[in-house]
Amino acid sequence: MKTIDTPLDGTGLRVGIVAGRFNDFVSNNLVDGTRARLVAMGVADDDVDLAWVAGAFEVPLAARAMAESGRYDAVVCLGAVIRGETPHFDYVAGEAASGIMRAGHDTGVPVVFGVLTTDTIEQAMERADVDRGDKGADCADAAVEMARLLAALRS
Ligand code: INI
Repeated sequence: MKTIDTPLDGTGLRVGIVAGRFNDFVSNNLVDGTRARLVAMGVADDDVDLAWVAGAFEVPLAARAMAESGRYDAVVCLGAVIRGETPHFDYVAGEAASGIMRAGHDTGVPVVFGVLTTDTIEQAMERADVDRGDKGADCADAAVEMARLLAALRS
């Protein structure tokens, strides 16, 4: 058996980030964690573009536009949907998740799902915190791994 090598090496990769401004006290931490881990893996900070949108519901469309542009090897989607704050949690969270998945499948560009869906603000803060859950860093890892894997599979 031969395992396909997908090193977590971001050298030369270009990455787009889309972040929802709603609950930006959470999204800011996710952005910081994603950016720091991308740079730690060798992605040039100048090769990371960040686009803010109103909320998680808007994230998929912006992510698709980034993916379709041909300028990015991967797109990371960040945001926070918190159940306690909205009766339409399930719609916002569900549409964000399925739209983000479709953006990746339809464009062939890895689109990573970093929109937190939690019951409470505290849960969201813990998962986003760069010193605790650091979900942003996990998304950076997934973006680089998928970019490398797809390049290997397509070569
Ligand atoms: N957007 C979020 O990103 N998180 C939320 O928790 C949220 N709540 O609670 O409603 C939220 N709503 C806004 C939504 O994403 C859109 O921006 C808005 O409906 C305009 O289309």
